[in-house]
Formats: sequence, structure tokens, C-alpha cells
Amino acid sequence: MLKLLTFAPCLGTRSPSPFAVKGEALLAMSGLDYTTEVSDVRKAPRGKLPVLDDGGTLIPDTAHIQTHLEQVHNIDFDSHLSDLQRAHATAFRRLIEDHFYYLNAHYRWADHPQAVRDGYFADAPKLLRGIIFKVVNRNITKMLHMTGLSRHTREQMEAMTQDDVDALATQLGDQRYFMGDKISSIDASLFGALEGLIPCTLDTPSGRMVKAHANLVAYHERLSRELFG
Ligand SMILES: N[C@@H](CCC(=O)N[C@@H](CS)C(=O)NCC(=O)O)C(=O)O
Repeated sequence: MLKLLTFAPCLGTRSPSPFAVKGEALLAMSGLDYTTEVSDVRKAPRGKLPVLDDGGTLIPDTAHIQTHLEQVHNIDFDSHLSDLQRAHATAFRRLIEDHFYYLNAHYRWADHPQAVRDGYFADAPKLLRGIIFKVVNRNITKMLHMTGLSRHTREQMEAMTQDDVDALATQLGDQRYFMGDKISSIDASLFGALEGLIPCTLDTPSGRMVKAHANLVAYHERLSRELFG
């Protein structure tokens, strides 16, 4: 049985982590039976979640989870895509996971520390919650500083965010899925990002920008229904 080790739902989302939602979306798209289990990053092989547990074999990272599902379980996510579509999907995946992700993390952790503390660490004993939050917050702040993104002015960061959101909305256009009329693995990445913004209870610049694009909102609602009922 496949089991996705993940984070608990919070702040109105299936999971606060877009990667955890992406991992679950890949499993839902695969049609294989799976379960999810709330886990702890400290127990994860690379200190991050999600991790796929396939009968005791642990596969960290959604890129490797996708490869595992393709190679071991013969799931075909992307073979209908042309070489050009694959190239576009790769570029957009990097935009979503290696740029947009960090901007979204900044808006959450820098603007809503209290809500993040009480949402992310709801299961931690109340006395420890503040300490855990402080340690994680320090690491996240450092990580965002190292990417260089949080060194820009707020105005510059929001302009970059707007560029990302507009690029996503333009590529989607009035198509059913991100690459056309058939779902592919890039939809899992985009769904993960949108899940962290559209139903999320936090008011963030990226959330507002996404919600201003009716096609992104309708897409999120459609995939939510199709993948998770
Ligand atoms: N490239 C990884 C990224 C996973 C990731 O960054 N997970 C974050 C949550 S969004 C995490 O577990 N962070 C815990 C930590 O770094 O301590 C994937 O695709 O699965």
C-alpha cells in the first residue's frame, strides 16, 4: 500500500505545504490506492515532507515520487505531451516550485507569524509552540534571505509575484488543464501552489493576485473536485 507522509491540513488548506498537496495530487492522478499519514520532518530521510512510503521503501521529494510512480507502478503522467510542451512544463515547474514558492512563503511567515505559529504547530504543546515556531521561523527567514528574494523591496517582490501569477494565468488561458485537454504532472505542481492560496485563510498579495484570475480559480475548483471529490 502506498502511504504519503505529509503535514496536517491547516489554515483552510489540505496541507500548508504545496509540495505535500502536489504529492497527493500525483497519487490521486495515478489512480492507485493510497493513504496519507501526518508525519514529522525530523523523521524524514532528507528532513522534508512529503515522503512516499511504498511498502517500507521511503521516497522523499515529489520529483522522485513522480519518477517512482512512473517507473515502478507504470503510471504515465506525461507521454501525451510534445517535446515543446514538456519544455514549457519544466520551465513552469521551476517557476512554481523554485520562485513562486519562496515569495508565497515570505508573505506567510513575514506577514502572518501568529497565524502560522498557531496553524502549523497546532499539535505542539502550547508551551513549546512558541519555541518551535521561533526556530523554524529563523530558518525560513535565513532561507528566504539566501535566495535573495526577501532582499528586494516589497514593491519589487510584489511585481515579481504579479509576473509569476500572470504567466500562469496566461499559459492556462481557457484550457481545461495547464497543458491542454489532458491532465499531466505539471497540474499537480500548479494545484499544490493554488491550494495554498485560494482556500487559505491568510490574506496575502499572491492570494489576492491569483483570485483576480477567474480561470485560475475555476481551474483550482475543477481539479479539487476531479482529484479529491
Ligand atoms: N523539493 C521537495 C520540497 C519539499 C519541501 O520543501 N518541503 C517543505 C515544506 S513546503 C519541508 O518539509 N520543510 C521542512 C524543513 O525544511 O525543515 C519536494 O518536491 O518534495
